[in-house]
Order: sequence, then C-alpha cells, then structure tokens
Amino acid sequence: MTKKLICLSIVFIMSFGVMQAQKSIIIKFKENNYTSYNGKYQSGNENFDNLINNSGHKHNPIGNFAKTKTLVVNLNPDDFLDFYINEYKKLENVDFVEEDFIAKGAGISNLESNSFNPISTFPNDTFFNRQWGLYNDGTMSGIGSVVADSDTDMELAWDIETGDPNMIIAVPDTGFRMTHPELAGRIWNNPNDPIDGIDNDGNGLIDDYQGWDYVNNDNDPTDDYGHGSNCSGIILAKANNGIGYAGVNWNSKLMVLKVLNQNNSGTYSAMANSIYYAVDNGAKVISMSIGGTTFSQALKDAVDYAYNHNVVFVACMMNDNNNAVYYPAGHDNVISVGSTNANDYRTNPFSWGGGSNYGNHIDVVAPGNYIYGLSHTSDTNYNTYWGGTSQATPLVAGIISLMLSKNPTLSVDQIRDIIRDSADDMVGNPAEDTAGFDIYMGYGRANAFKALQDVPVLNITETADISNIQITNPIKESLIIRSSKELGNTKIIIYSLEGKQIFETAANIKQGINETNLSNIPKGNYILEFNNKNYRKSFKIIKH
Ligand SMILES: [Ca+2]
Ligand SMILES: [Ca+2]
Ligand SMILES: [Ca+2]
Ligand SMILES: [Ca+2]
Repeated sequence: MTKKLICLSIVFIMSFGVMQAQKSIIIKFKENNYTSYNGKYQSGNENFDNLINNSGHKHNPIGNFAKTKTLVVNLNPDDFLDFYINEYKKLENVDFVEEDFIAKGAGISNLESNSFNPISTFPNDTFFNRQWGLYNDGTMSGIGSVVADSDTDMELAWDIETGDPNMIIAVPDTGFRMTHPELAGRIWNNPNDPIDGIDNDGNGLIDDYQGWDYVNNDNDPTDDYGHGSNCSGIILAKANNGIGYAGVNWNSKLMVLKVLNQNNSGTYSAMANSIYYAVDNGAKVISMSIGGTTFSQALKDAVDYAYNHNVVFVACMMNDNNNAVYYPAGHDNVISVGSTNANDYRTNPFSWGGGSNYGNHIDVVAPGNYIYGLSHTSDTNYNTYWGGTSQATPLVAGIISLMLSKNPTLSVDQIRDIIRDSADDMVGNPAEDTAGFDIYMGYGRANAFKALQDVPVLNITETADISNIQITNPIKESLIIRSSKELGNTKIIIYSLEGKQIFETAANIKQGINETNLSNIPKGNYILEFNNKNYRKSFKIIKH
C-alpha cells in the first residue's frame, strides 16, 4: 500500500512537470548568413531583429549555430505561444518554427529499500545476483515470474569484450552523481575547456569540463532526480570491484549531460543541444531514455546529425502500454528499445504500472523491470530499482558500445542489423512474440553474446605485398612461416572466431623460414594475424 501511494505521488509530480508549458519556440533559418556578436544573433533580416528586440525575447543557439542554423527563443511568461509562432513564421528565410516541446524520462523507481542476500558470483560485484537482465539463473525472487536465461547473456559476452577505455558514451538525462565510486575515473572530461572561467574551446559553454547542465545552464550536471544515475550505471558501473553492480561496459567513459529537471522532464531544445554536444565532443553512442509525444523537426535534425557522424543513437519506446509513438524513438536512424520482464514477456505492467510501448518503429526489447542500480543520493545505498523502457535502453546502448569496442569501424546501419539479427526471437508471450519481427518485441530480446559473435573482427588491411608471408596450415606444434622478405619485429596474434584475443607474441621475422611455438594453443579454428608497422595480414587457421 505504501509503495502504491509513493508511485502515485511520483506520477502526479511527473504529470505536473509535463503540463507546465515551457514558453519557448525553436526556429531554423534557411540560410546561414546570420552572425553573432555580443552574444546576440543578428539575422541581417530587419524584421526578425525588430521582432526579437521589440518583444524582449531571449535566444540561444541549438548546437553550433553556424551549422544548425537553429535557435531556441524564450518567450515572456505572458506571451501567447501561438501568436508568436505565427509571427516568427511570417518572417523571411525561416525554414521552420515549432514549439519547444517537453519530454520526460521513461523510468520510475521503487524509492524503497529491499533486502536481498548477496551471493557473490562472476563478476565479483556485491549485488550481481540482482542483475537478472545480464545473467538470470532463475533464482531471483520478488521480481515476478522468473525464467532462467531470459537475459542478455552478458557473462558470455564479457568473455569476448569488456569495453574500450577510450570510447565515450553520452547519456543525456537527469545527470549523474559525479562523486559515485562506481564511476570513479570514468567520467569524461573535456580537455579543451579547463575550469578557469573562460570558454577555452569557444563552444559557448563556459568551463564545460565535466559535461553540461542544459536545465540550469551551468557546468555541474549533478543528478537531482535519480533517473540518470540509474541509466548511466546500467551501461558503465565499474565491474569486478567488489561493490555494487556491474555495468555492461567495464572500461569506457561516461559523458554526463543534464537535460531533464528534478521532475524528470525537459525541453526538446535541451535534448537537441545535448545530441549536438555529444557528437561534437567525440561520443560514439548516445543513450537517451526520454520521450515526448510530439514530432519535432529540430529534434529530428539533431538525431540525423548523430547518424550522419556515425554516432549510434538509442532511445526508449516509453511506458504507456500502447502503440503511441514517442520521440526520439519514433525518428528514423534511432535504435528503439522496448522492455521485457524476467520471464522474457514484454513488460506489462512494470512494477509501478504502465507497460512497454509497441509499434512498427521498435527494433528490439531488453530487460527493463526491477533494474537495480546506482543511487543519486548515496555512494553506499544499492537498494534502488527502476522500471521502464528507460532501463532497457541503456542496456542495449551498453551492448552496442561493446560491439564498437570490438570493431570501431562498424557503421550505424551495420550495428542496427547485427543487434536485430542476433536478438533472441520467439522467447516471449507467443501471442505477441511471433516469428521474426513483430510490433511488441521487435526483432526479439537483445543478446550481447550473439551480437558480439556477429561483429566481424576489425577489417585487416593488407599494407604490403601479400606474397610476403605463407604459413603451413593446419598447424601442429609450431607455426611455420615462410617470408619472402625480412619483416623484422612483428606481433603474432591469435583470435578466436568470436574475435577474442587469446594469444600474442613478438617474433623477429627474417627472410626464409621462421618458426613459432604454438603448442599451448588448444585445438580449434582461429584467426592468426601478423602485425607490424609496415605489414598486416590475417589468416584463418586450424590448430591440430
Ligand atoms: Ca566551452
Ligand atoms: Ca574554461
Ligand atoms: Ca561494481
Ligand atoms: Ca518475434
């Protein structure tokens, strides 16, 4: 009863946040002949400048104005929105004018503690046994119907890849608990804008050293609601450190961007801005657990900007348990994620109500109910769980970050194909999860292990005459290498067919016959790579 009351109060707060209409509009110009001075944009169009100045409206760019040609204009509290949308539409050289809509985060927390007996399993994080979405042995209680293996096979996936330390994953959300030990040393810092009161990198944001807060317009994106800390931890919580939880990705960096306020809602202009920021500052994956019901050209432009820069954009289907389309999930070029329960059925309802939305734009589903994670108010309280497509989305984003860690040359389209093709189909409710694509489960429940198996090992480019090296194959005790030239110091690397590196040695390869002992390599099929600064070649080999 207590829990129901708490959830109802949360829903009320969220609804209130949504109903508070922001008096802002977004304008995109057709031509880029507008200049900035003194922090103001001069359009060169007298009518526009007069309208802006006479109305007392404030305006700010979305993304890099020179590229996006898009501004957000904040109206005065008493202004009529529709009146000004029409006034701005009447101006010359305007591509579109739209309301700056409000979207909301797609997850709700328990806000209650729950007692569990920690059982240490692989990895050694204290509460790994609660992370049924990663590894579900069928024994977890208190989370509804449980079926073993209705998970993403993370314990197998980690055998292939645990994440590239140099990769950046952006999570535009309510922010993050910046001091949390589960992300110590793993929060992205902007090397081009140290904290000195100066906008060193000239992007219009002063000292955006640890991301940005688009809600309060400052450089401290600390979480004041909890949604972002949970979502970020799902992707990136430190694994194998003996505390808390294991993130999907053990090594990469989190870019913290705050676009949702303390009621879990935020403007489309903040969302769009955060997307441009993430792309321009090197993020390879954007995980956005936010949805709004209205189509927006400005948000679509930002999503397409990410796609055109080969940045993967993952978003949530939202939680109404119907076929309502939310954005950004409804845009093309987004990988859209629904939620499953611990028995592989589409979540309906979540622990608090609602259900995972469905429709033709869904790509895959992933575990999203009773998802325990990091707290935004404590470094030691690990008893918060959340439910929503918000939680399924970062799980898929995390899997994608592992795929890109294994092979950074993958395109967004390749990633989407692999995520779809490797998903487990026909595992859910037979009435919904029919063979192949269906609107409830998309192509199926994401499977990290299968996805990583399907990622080809980094394409090997031949950088020298391919006749340089011949090898005996199959291989017994020793690898016999015939080289037509002296290659010098060369790495000899062996990968499993899944792409996991299992062996590496350095050899000084001379002209003629060379021999390297491989007696410790188990029998099987492998990929063998020769690699030095002038030469790279790979062979498929059989070890007897
Ligand atoms: Ca800056
Ligand atoms: Ca600075
Ligand atoms: Ca941990
Ligand atoms: Ca299906």
